[in-house]
Parts: sequence; structure tokens; C-alpha cells
Amino acid sequence: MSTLFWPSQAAAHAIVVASSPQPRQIVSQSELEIELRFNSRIDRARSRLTLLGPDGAPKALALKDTGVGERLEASAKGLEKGAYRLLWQALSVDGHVTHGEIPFEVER
Ligand SMILES: [Cu+2]
Repeated sequence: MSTLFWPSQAAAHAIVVASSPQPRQIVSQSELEIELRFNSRIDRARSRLTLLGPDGAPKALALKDTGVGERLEASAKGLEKGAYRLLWQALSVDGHVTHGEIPFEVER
């Protein structure tokens, strides 16, 4: 990662500081309120949440307009039993794009 050489800029990159679901959390409901909280303000219009389900098909989630600059929120519906990966991509106000994923599981 080239940003390793720019510690002052790296500090402004958007990284996830809290999330629901949490990584490797096991949930039971078929509807899930998703919330990712970042360490800095992000450009919601140019950020994405994608849910990768047990069937392997990526599904783009509609982001809620929360008015809060450090959060991405969305609802996931019709969740089947199985392993999921919540892929996030965020553009922080310093113009850098960061991404990551949060794996979780649906059990009944
Ligand atoms: Cu940055």
C-alpha cells in the first residue's frame, strides 16, 4: 500500500471503527439493518455497500441518506441461511478510496 509512506495522509483515510453486523457475527433474522461507522467523513454519493450472499451473487445495497457524514447505512432483506460478505468502499473527504469487507453468517 503506497499510503504507508504518507502517515499524515493515511490518518485521514476512511476506515471502519464500528459496524453492525460486527465481523464474524452470527445473526438469525432475515432482515438486517446495516450500519458502518468510519473514522472520518465520507462522500456517501461515491461510496458503496455490496452484499455477497451464499449464492455468490453480489447485490448492491441502497444507501440511506442519514445526514451523518461518517456513516453508511442500508437495509438487507430476504436473507437466507448461509455465509455473507459485506463489501464496503468509501471515498473519504481527502479524496482517497478505501475498501474492505465484513463477513457474517445467517443461522436459523
Ligand atoms: Cu486518504
